[in-house]
Amino acid sequence: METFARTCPLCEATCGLQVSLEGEQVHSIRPDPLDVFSRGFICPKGVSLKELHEDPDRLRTPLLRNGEGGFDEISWERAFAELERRLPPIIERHGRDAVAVYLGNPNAHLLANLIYSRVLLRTLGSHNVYSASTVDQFPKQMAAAYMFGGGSSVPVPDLDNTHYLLMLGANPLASNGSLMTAPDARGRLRAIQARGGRIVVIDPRRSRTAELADEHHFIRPGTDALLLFALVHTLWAEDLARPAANAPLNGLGELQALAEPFSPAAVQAACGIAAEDIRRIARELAGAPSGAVYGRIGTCTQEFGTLSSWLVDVLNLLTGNLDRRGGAMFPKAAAGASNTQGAPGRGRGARFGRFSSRVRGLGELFGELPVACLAEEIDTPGPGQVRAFICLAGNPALSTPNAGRLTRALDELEFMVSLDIYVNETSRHADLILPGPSPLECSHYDLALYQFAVRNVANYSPALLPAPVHEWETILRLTVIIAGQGAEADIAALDDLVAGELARRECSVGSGPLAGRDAAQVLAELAPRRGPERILDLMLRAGPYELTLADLEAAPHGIDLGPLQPRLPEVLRTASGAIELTPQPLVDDVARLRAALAREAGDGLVLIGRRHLRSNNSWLHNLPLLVRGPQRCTVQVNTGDAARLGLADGEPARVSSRTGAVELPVEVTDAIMPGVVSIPHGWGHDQAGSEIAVAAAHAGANSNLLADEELIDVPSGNAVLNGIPVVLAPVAALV
Ligand SMILES: Nc1nc2c(c(=O)[nH]1)N[C@H]1C(S)=C(S)[C@@H](COP(=O)(O)OP(=O)(O)OC[C@H]3O[C@@H](n4cnc5c(=O)[nH]c(N)nc54)[C@H](O)[C@@H]3O)O[C@H]1N2
Ligand SMILES: Nc1nc2c(c(=O)[nH]1)N[C@H]1C(S)=C(S)[C@@H](COP(=O)(O)OP(=O)(O)OC[C@H]3O[C@@H](n4cnc5c(=O)[nH]c(N)nc54)[C@H](O)[C@@H]3O)O[C@H]1N2
Ligand code: SF4
Ligand SMILES: [Mo]
Repeated sequence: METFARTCPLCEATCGLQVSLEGEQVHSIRPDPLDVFSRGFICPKGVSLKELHEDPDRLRTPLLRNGEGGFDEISWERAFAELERRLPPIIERHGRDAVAVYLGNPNAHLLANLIYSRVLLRTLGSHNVYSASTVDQFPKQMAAAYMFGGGSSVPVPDLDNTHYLLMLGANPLASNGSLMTAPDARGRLRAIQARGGRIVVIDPRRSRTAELADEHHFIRPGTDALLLFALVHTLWAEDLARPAANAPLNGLGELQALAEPFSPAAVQAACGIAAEDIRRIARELAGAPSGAVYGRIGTCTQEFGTLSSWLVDVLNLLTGNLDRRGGAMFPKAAAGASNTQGAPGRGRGARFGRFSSRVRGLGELFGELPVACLAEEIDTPGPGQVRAFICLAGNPALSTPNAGRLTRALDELEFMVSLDIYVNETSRHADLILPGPSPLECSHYDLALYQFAVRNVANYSPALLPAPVHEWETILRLTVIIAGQGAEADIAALDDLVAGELARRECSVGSGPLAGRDAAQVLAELAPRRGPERILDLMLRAGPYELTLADLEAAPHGIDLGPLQPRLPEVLRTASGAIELTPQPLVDDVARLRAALAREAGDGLVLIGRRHLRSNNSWLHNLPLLVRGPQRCTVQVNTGDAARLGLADGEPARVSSRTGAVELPVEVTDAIMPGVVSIPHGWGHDQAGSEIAVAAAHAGANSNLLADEELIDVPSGNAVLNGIPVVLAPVAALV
């Protein structure tokens, strides 16, 4: 038996695992106590990688839809020939925009997909590019881009040093942290308390994180921007604002004026948090030796996602906590960091809305369109209609709003291909499914997540077992077919082209370690590596620590590059070279917030989501270890609301919204705010044609049948998944 260290690819925590193999059999998966970042922490999902690897439902062979409503296993050659037969003619007839692509969450974790999906998208040249990022973090990245000049310049809380953490809309005890890569978040939070610090959680639900906190306040979903503005207001009203002087600031005076109407007294009724508590929190945050404000999914996937995300960092800045030890800091990743490229301190700044969606006119962001408009782009006839769909490691039928409409739209497509490891709620609609390898068959490096880590770390894991076909090869094969070169084209040549282009860029325009060097020589030094390893090696060499992949190979438990360091003003890439405190599109959106403040609070119910430690969005429910125990897909209802509506614990309720309805067992609890109900997303596995037996036996219901694609955060177009108006009624118990 041999044991190997590798990084868990499932969530953002990047934990170190020890995988023991007997030949090609996985013997066990345990925590790696030597991992420089996670130091022996893992969660049950890490252990379940064995079950994932062995899952009989996990696809190993391409599938082609047959005439009888099922799929046939086919060879890879046949699969690519089929792609060539079906996809290019649609592009020829209807143009590039007729092909839509959706990139799911695993692409943020998979090195190969992260690198090569860009090649695919560039070759395709379609405006219809969608991803899970617009049901997730784009509001936060948009706010960061406006303020600091780059979408990955998102300040993260310096968890290991802070003395005060104000956390809104995040539950790291379940999620293990997001845009805050921090293995063992619980241990790191406890350490704040152990050094005499304080944790305050703002959440409509008393989550596990709220239970651990020193203080928790329920908040009316979608009103965080009001609360944050009131905190800003208080800093000025009480002369507590001490804006950090570590970079030029634009808009300080305008910001103060914008905050004026949002006094604690003015917002308290809307938020459900008493004015006196708001004032006290402002004082405590301003007075702490160091403090950080951190907002995550609950502050992003809501009505004011971009304003909330912006105000989080406004608060960090006004309390002097931006970019200082124990505050909110900018990580410096070893590879692929756009905020270490180009001239330091100044850049092109944010550019959004370079094109718009055809039907609703929603603006582009980060090269994509909001996924809230994917269904209408497929089901609305006219020039530019989407006719073909490439779904790359995503399950939008469960994860995006108005899932019912999207599900119907998928059946109207002329052609759909899913790159996926299961026949699930989305891929069952595909004509062709191309499976990716098991996680143990891929190499791994967290190119994306290290941009948001609470410590600078680098850790590479080689593939442990041979893959039937690497996913990067599948993506390049798809790319050459789209380029019209045919299924037989030489993908190694395309890979050379990709590496060559990157090398030339680093050698010519960069100011990094490779600037001025000869690209051909740099490439020669990378030989004989190819594929993702060659690109990663190049990125590491061009990165701020000048590492090589060989350095990482020699350190299987990772390389610790130290705690976060101050990076202002060097990290900025705004056109002005200043931090932009009042970007115009955000200032414009404040009018919408003022209108919300004036709005009468209704007495209706609103729906929010929730995460469980043993789920990972929609796709780990086929693993017996992770679905054990009582049904988790329930609708949580406050005790008072349940009594008023005649709902009993354990009995089924019908939950309906403008877009759909689901029936689920009720869980009566005081852990949720009155007027709010909660259903986890990623369930609803009993769909005809899916081939996920374990998940189907624990089906639950799809909460995104209730999410309304018309409800968006206006600046970003991000979907509102928290704060959806719903109606609840008892269902006569089934006998
Ligand atoms: N109501 C509500 N909806 C939400 C959320 C919420 O909080 N509430 N959260 C949102 C968020 S934050 C996110 S990120 C999205 C996630 O949205 P998605 O990314 O659409 O959903 P996932 O469940 O992550 O689906 C991942 C898919 O990739 C497949 N897969 C796994 N590994 C591989 C691989 O190696 N290769 C390939 N090709 N495929 C693979 C899985 O089988 C699965 O089909 O959901 C969003 N939806
Ligand atoms: N176990 C597990 N881990 C995961 C995932 C998973 O599905 N399962 N998904 C991964 C992904 S893709 C992501 S993006 C991250 C997300 O990571 P987190 O952001 O930590 O996600 P959640 O656990 O959903 O926590 C969001 C919290 O926001 C609260 N909330 C809802 N609406 C509001 C609101 O209007 N205001 C405020 N203040 N709070 C609100 C919810 O009650 C919930 O407690 O988790 C990642 N990790
Ligand atoms: S916390 Fe995340 S990275 Fe760590 S073992 Fe669990 S799923 Fe894997
Ligand atoms: Mo996410």
